[in-house]
Amino acid sequence: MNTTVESPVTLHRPAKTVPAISDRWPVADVQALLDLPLPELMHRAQTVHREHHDPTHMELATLLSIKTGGCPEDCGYCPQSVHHETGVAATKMMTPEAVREAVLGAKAAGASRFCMGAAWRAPTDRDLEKVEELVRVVKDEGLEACCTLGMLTGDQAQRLKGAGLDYYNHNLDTAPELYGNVISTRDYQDRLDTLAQVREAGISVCSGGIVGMGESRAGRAGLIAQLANLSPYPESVPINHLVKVPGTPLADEPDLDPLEFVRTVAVARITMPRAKVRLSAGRRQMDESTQALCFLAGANSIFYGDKLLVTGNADVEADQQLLARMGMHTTRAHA
Ligand code: SAM
Ligand code: DTB
Ligand code: SF4
Repeated sequence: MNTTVESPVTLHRPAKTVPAISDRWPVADVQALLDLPLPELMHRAQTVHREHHDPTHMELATLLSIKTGGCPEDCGYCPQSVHHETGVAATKMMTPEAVREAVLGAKAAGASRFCMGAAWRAPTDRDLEKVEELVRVVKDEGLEACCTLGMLTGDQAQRLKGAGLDYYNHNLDTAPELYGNVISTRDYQDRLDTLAQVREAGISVCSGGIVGMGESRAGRAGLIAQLANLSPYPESVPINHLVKVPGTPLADEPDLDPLEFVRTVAVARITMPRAKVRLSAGRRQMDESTQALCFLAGANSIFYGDKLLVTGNADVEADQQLLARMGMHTTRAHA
């Protein structure tokens, strides 16, 4: 195993929609990293981080739910699924005016990326037209634009690219062998196909997963290996800690040892050296020392703002203070 080798051995696949998968990171090698003594793992992660990034820099991305609730999918972690009674009301899509206001707020607070999420299995072509307009609003204000709207066709991906979309978020969520325990309404291959469409359209890929859903280390190794073996691997890798929402099937999952979360971040950093690794959902429930360890392990992006999609995020002032106390800096959007 060589932690700095970057050129994947790509297997050639016939159809356009089949994603390129490399065998750069066998699951056993990823698991071996997760199993390292923590001081050794942190040293390796920090070494890789410094080779590719300024370790004092943090990216700030703000999330907005542009269409909330009423989703037909049955993702076991998600408060927006119609299959779970969580008290989240379904809304219509937000107007461009309301989105612009949110973008201006995020920009004033210092975010450089704006990510719009919709509780859809997949957008209709009419939905997509409206989203294209929202992407233009974000780009007008000088922020990087990201969307997460569910499954996309190739044509839809091309249209989003045409509107100026920089990133598309679509998570693999968990290891292939655990996926069926969490979601039954779409399969792993659907997700890989959407990622391939996004890549094909020339949009940067944002894809990660959720940790703390009852998986073992082997499960976390399976998720990281899948992501790291995408060829090329995603430009952005959100590592979410499960937010346990009452009414969802995963609401009573036992707590994960915070150091297991830190290990997962470190291994994402080592296996995907150039990616932005985002410490995503779950920071509100995480103490500051754990967050700081995640930053030291190579997380260089956070969700920043009062809310994630429907649940609360870490407090903005507390985030600013933590970054200042750590001597870390961010990049502001300009337009
Ligand atoms: N509906 C679209 C889809 O699922 O493709 C986009 C929005 S969906 C909410 C985006 C991602 O949020 C999910 O793939 C999952 O990784 C994450 N997520 C949702 N609920 C979560 C929770 N309770 N805790 C942590 N992450 C969560
Ligand atoms: C991602 O990986 N995490 C974000 C974003 N991509 C869309 C979503 C987190 C959702 C957390 C629970 C909620 O507020 O709905
Ligand atoms: Fe729907 Fe996305 Fe939630 Fe799954 S994660 S239920 S697809 S909003």
